[in-house]
Amino acid sequence: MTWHVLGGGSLGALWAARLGRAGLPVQLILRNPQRLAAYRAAGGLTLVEQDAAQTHPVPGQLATDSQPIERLLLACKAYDALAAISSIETRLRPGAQVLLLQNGLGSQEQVATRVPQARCIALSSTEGAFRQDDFRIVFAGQGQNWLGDAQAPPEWLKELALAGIPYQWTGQMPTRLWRKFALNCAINPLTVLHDCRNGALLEHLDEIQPLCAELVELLNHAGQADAAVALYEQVIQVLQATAANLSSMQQDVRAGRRTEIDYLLGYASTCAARLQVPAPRLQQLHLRLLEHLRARGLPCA
Ligand code: NAD
Ligand code: KPL
Repeated sequence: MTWHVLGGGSLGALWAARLGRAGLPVQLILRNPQRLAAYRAAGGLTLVEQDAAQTHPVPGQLATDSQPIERLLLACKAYDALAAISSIETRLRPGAQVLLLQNGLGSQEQVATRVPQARCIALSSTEGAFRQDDFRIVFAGQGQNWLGDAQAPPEWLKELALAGIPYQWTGQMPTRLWRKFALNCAINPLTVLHDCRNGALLEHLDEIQPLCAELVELLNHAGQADAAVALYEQVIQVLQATAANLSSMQQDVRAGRRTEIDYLLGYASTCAARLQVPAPRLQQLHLRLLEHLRARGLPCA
């Protein structure tokens, strides 16, 4: 069965290159004919690992291709996920399996609602990759890929093992997603506002602690008490363990790219309002970040 990977960016390329080099059938879905032509001219995906570069000639195609899709990795940003799935929805076979590799919360539900004929499986990754050039990706950090839904683990997980893609199947995926969401809400926006690396936030615990207290309240009211346990302590651990890193949001802002704010603080604000949970600090942080983005001419959604 073919793996279709939609999105030739950092993680999509990382997955497609590893699946392809393991000899598994993969098709990379590119955005438009110009991108497809550029991809073909590049001769495939180049993956740089420990300073060694290797090109993998994974075949490319467009969303308008007629090949039915049985298994899809949706590897775009959260704000592109709905449009991306819509572009291939008529190609999805009934019972097709769709892996949703987006940070934050909200896009998973948007996609699952859009394609009820598919089995949507959320995926949360702590692997790190970045684009050095078009179709040239640096594998920057080992990590784990957590995935799962309420059904039995699928047969094809063994293909991930074959491709050397680390994974952990879990029946507790909502807890994982909410926990990561809360960590990212507590860390990423403040790194942007203080224009600092993760570790420097350890000097701003007076801001982080009350923020975590609000996030804990929000998670508890959202029925996600397990994701709320010892949140503040884990935020501190993450800040210590990733002290030298720029958060993903900080990297986006520095590079002048759109952020996933709507799927972090935007989702938190909407959720707090819907559940009538007071969240003044989260709301204020959201407004400060919006103002910061606006002042730099970056999209506010
Ligand atoms: P990216 O921006 O590098 O890649 C996304 C790709 O999807 C881009 O090439 C874009 O052109 C393409 N795309 C968007 N819409 C499309 C469409 N309709 N048709 C075809 N292609 C389309 O993003 P990324 O870094 O790979 O991140 C993907 C998700 O994974 C994000 O939610 C991110 O937060 C998350 N994530 C990334 C990393 C990382 O290290 N890069 C780590 C953990 C989680
Ligand atoms: O996930 C992250 C991100 O930057 O998005 C953290 C955990 C904050 C590490 O940088």
